Amino acid sequence: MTEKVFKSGFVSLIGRPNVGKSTLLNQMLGQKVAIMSDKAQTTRNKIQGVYTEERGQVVFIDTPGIHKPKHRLGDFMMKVVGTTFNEVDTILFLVDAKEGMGRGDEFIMERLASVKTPVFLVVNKIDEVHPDELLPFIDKYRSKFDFAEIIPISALQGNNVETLKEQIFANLEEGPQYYPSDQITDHPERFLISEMIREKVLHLTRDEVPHSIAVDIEQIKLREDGETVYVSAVVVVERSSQKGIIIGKSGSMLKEIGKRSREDIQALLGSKVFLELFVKVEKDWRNKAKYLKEFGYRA
Ligand code: GDP
Ligand code: MG
Ligand code: K
Repeated sequence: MTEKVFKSGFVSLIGRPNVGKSTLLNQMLGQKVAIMSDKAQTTRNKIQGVYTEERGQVVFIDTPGIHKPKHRLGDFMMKVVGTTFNEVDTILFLVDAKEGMGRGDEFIMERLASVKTPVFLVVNKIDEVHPDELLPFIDKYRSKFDFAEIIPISALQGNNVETLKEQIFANLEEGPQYYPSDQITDHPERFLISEMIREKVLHLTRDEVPHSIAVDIEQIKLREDGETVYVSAVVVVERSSQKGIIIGKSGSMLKEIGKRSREDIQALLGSKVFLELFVKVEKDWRNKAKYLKEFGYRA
């Protein structure tokens, strides 16, 4: 009789913005825990998704896109990324098969050069390219870095995601179960709700509002009827022109942001939601340590 071994470990998802990190995480976990957007850097905090099955547990870390720091928030992000690299068991380096190898990919591989953790090259969006294009694409990366595994996938359609899971487990060692099996994220709902609202603002305002906005959740409480959850949130922008865009003509934009956010929050909480949204101008908030702390960025 062979004794069953429970494996566990931490897996970091890295890659340029929009390569599909959040989509992959959601595909693997089967639930919307990371926020997807066609805008860069929706995900600024680490999101830990936890995948548990009989043979073990994988804790996924969804890191922000790597880029050169421009201000203090950038420094903080680089610190998170640097620390993550050395603490995890496997690094999934996602690249976009549809795009060429950019400076961003090279920058990431340069940073990975000194890291001992095994790196998997995960070639995403294969649904968008002809199979003949795949091999030359992969060769380019292989000539620059010694990958432990190379796995082409479509995070969106799910192709080969099972194979990726197999390889992740193959690379893990025996370990404890860190989280209860029904837990898929250790982030409080507060954070997920703020990300849901941020996503709607970015989607609806297109390129008029920069990704530097923040959403601060002020209150989440159950109303006296015992059914409705009251949520109040503040969208923090840097300029009053941005505030105007978010509010829109006689409040129409803010109303739409609220409507769409409420639908997502209701699905998340499984109850009726009353959402109140406010917009506040806070000049240069990214450089104020006070705000970094308030919004949950702990360096
Ligand atoms: P992230 O910035 O790396 O987290 O990227 P997202 O997960 O937010 O995805 C960015 C965009 O790429 C979204 O519009 C996704 O729908 C799209 N995307 C992600 N994975 C795939 C894929 O496998 N195929 C295609 N065609 N699109 C994808
Ligand atoms: Mg993301
Ligand atoms: K994104």
